[in-house]
Amino acid sequence: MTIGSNLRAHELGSKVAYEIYIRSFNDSNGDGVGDLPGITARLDYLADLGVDYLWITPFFVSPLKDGGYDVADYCNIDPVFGTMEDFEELVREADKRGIGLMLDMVFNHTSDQHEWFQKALAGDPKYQAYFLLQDGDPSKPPTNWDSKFGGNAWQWSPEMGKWYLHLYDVSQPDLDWRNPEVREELAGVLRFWREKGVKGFRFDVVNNISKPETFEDDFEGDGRRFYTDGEHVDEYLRELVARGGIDDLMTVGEMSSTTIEHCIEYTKPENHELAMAFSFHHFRVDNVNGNRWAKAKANVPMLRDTFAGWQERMTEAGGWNAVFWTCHDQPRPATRFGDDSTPELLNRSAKMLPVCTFLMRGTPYIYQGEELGMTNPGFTSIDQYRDVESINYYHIMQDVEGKSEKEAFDIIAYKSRDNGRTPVQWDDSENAGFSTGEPWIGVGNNYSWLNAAAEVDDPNSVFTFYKNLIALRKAEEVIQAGDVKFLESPAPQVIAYERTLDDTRVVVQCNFSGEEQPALALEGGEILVSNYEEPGNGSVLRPWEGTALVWR
Ligand code: ISL
Repeated sequence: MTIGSNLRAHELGSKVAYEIYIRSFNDSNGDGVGDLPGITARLDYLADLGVDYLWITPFFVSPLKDGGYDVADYCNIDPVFGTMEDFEELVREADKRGIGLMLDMVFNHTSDQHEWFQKALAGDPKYQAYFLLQDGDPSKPPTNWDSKFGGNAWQWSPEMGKWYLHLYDVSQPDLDWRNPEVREELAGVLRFWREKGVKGFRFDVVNNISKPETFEDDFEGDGRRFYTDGEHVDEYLRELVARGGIDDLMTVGEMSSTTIEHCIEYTKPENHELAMAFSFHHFRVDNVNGNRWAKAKANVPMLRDTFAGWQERMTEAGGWNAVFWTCHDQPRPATRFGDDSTPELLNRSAKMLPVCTFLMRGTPYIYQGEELGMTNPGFTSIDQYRDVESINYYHIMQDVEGKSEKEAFDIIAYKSRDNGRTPVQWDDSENAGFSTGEPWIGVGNNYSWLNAAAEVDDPNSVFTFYKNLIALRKAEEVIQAGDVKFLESPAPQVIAYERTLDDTRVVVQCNFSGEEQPALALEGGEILVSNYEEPGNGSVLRPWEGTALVWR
């Protein structure tokens, strides 16, 4: 592997990653929570799909207030997810199938149950210096910054007689990266897992780690401008990668509210920071007046411009994108960007979406169940939701924004992170084959017909389509390493771009609507891939059509 070198486009461009939200993937012991042996049991399915890397969400010791993103011990496994032996077995079995594991490093914050924070609470100055503490008046937080999960970002600790910063839940105190001892501890965590045979890492909200020297109120926003892509973040990342010894591994940073300019720096090979970045600007296309908690269809021209900017500018400057439609923090893309109102429309639109992203320049990530065309689950009551953020906002929408109970619920049912967290639908047996026990969160209402068992051998299924797209990416250098340019859309609901490498040219056109749309006027070309057996090739794009043509 030479991921840090300039050969990177060919190498990273031929890889496909798959995200496993472990709690909801597959439960081996009937306790209702997915686990490591559950993943091992499904490796043949993943190898058949053809993915190279598995990013597994945190399975470390955790009180699970935020689904494991509240880590109480970075180098031990929570018993609910299995044992170290289970993990070693998973590494061995994955390795046999040519699959590498990527672990999720939550280094912006710990859980309040972490030994470091517990020692800080007990008054140990060494560990108090691991967190962002402030003296002051217990009735007045040091700044007016918001927590990402609602409320003020500071919590008064009566034990310490100080405030502590938590950009996320109150149970997730932020670490002080200005302290070199903190940075060395975290590099040690990377070395520990690397030794175990891990092939990569995903870094949670890693562009938020560099906080300012002094804290001040934000009268223009929620405080994020003071810590997003902060002053020392590039330096911290370089140091972490060097000391952790991971420059040759597959790495991806989750970048919250970032900019293209910063992501270029994070991912340029010569900077020795990360191999690629996740950015979330394409999820803003269905915000309403900047508010994510709203129910609206995507603005397709805005989606097109967002993709165009990230694809073209990252490429020009030597950066590298992770390309994706969803993750464990987002609703299901088939519901959100496609049409799940009938099985036929769902099948069509759930295949168009990966035509759009899988032919882009970058490394595609599939989120568990996406390859089956899984939809939002159709929950009917707030009691079915588990996510701390969704439940907080359900109340904020009613109590602060004055929305009715029904309006708030409809928005949760559309946008909640839990929409993507219901169990993977393996078959039509009880609990969708996910668990023999009661799942920690309910299963989707369509598992009787929408499930892996029904799809793996069906040539017309969403699963088979994803499998073919992965094989196509591995076969075509132009997709792996070609240049990318977005084309003027023939209609507002259409996204079109081209990839070129030497004498090969590929044009991708995707119709994000249930109506026919005009196509680009193109001459010749063969069909490289399409979600229609007979695409409207030539003058029109059929409803939800995604087609790529190639000239060689
Ligand atoms: O979840 C979100 C939208 O619903 C995002 O704002 C999310 O908080 C952001 O992308 C950061 O996410 C990551 O860190 C969080 C954790 O809850 C998420 O699951 C994780 O992906 C805090 O660790």
